[in-house]
Amino acid sequence: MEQRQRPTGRDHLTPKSLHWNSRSGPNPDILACMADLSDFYELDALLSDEEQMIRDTVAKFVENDFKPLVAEHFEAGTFPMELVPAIADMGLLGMHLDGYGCAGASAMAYGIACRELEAGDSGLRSFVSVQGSLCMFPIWKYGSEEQKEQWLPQMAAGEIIGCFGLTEPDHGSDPSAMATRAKRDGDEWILNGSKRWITNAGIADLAIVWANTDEGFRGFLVPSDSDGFEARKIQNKLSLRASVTGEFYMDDVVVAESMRLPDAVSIGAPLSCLSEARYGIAFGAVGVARDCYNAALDYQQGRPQFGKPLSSFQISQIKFADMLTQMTNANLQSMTLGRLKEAHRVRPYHISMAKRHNCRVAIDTARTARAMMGANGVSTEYSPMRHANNMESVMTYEGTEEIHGLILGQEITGIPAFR
Ligand code: TGC
Ligand code: FAD
Repeated sequence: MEQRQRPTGRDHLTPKSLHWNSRSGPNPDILACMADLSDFYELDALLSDEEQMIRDTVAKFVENDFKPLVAEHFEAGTFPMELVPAIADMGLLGMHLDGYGCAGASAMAYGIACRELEAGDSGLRSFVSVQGSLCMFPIWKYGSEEQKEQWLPQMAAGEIIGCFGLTEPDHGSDPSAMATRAKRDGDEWILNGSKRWITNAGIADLAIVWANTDEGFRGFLVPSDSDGFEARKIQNKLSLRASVTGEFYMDDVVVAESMRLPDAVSIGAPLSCLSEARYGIAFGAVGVARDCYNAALDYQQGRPQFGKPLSSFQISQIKFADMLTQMTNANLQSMTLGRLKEAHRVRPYHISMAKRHNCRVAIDTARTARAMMGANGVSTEYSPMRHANNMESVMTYEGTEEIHGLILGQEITGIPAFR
């Protein structure tokens, strides 16, 4: 059989090496010789040296420090807070922002970091997205100089954890209908309302609260120890379990005018934060697909049924071919999005296409991979079912699959079909 050399330097399997030895178990040559095809078009070769270094640093952290803990946290419904200092030390919190203790990395580097984090678990990427894109970004973009200096360095260091309150119990896909109100009272504002399905509510020190006012939509920095502010963890979640999700209530919470984001003056402000986070998800979903594909391939190469490895059956090989093709499509979309963002040409509908497409690829890959692992695939010992469960949330938050389809529909037809 002709052997094609891959950049990994690993050889392809020969037909002979594929034969399972029923006495000695899995042929070690099979596992050792598996070529890493998951970057099929070698797109990572287009990354700069610094971007590749960030990729390798994050991937190593995920492999060595996060993966050994994830099943336990997924089962317990907790996030490994003990890893926050290491996440901060890598410069991942607010990494694509400049100044104020932030790393100032490229948009592509941020995307690649999200990809590697989400290969570990969507909860890990969520933690970084919420802190950097949903909490630090609005301060960086819409905050006063004093607010930036006060909050951003501590948030980049992981000393202050944020949460982003847009969704309400009765208003999810349509945040413009929000019921939370802020009323001006001299130099202060009085906030009333509730936010639900909020990542990190319950562990956050600071909430970015979006509220309607007589002057339009506004954003406020609300410390979680403010009088009248109460946060609770949502306990019965079946998805994204290695991430804390909660709700908070505000009963006449008083905040100073100096805690309002001065440049956030319309619903476009919170929506622009969503664009930042959705961008990260478009990359993260590729990490999920890759992790599931690799898990299923490893498993099937090492498990015989009917006297030979599962991976040697034609049905399995077609599934791997489909998974690899879809994952490659998703990777192409995210990397193209990265270059558009770096050229300042990315538009919300570009991000919608990649978020929607790549989440669909990730969940489909996770479900296929799970099935290819049989009964073992339903345990937390392997990642695909955990990823598939997580993707239910990832497909819902930051705009559902349908909402992103409608954003694309509006761009295609010029007709908004949301209402
Ligand atoms: P619409 O009239 O379309 O727009 C109002 C203004 O906002 C501008 N805009 C955006 N700007 C930047 N980025 C975006 N993505 C933007 N989308 C809209 C728009 O140009 C307009 O500006 P202007 O100057 O003309 O006024 O607003 P609409 O009220 O009709 O809403 C449209 C719709 C449905 C697309 C929007 O509301 C939407 O995206 N809904 C989905 C809600 C959503 O995604 N929520 C996410 C909550 S946060 C979250 O889930 C965090 S998960 C965290 C984790 O753990 O990772
Ligand atoms: P709904 O808006 O009620 O939608 C229900 C269904 O109806 C969906 O299938 C939707 O696509 C469909 N639908 C809605 N409108 C239309 C329409 N016009 N046409 C066709 N179909 C439509 N929010 C935050 O603010 N901050 C957070 O940190 C945060 N973290 C989250 C973490 C998790 C784990 C989860 C699950 C959610 C989180 N969210 C957060 C909330 C999330 O953004 C919302 O759940 C999401 O925007 C959808 O809103 P909803 O759940 O109210 O669904």
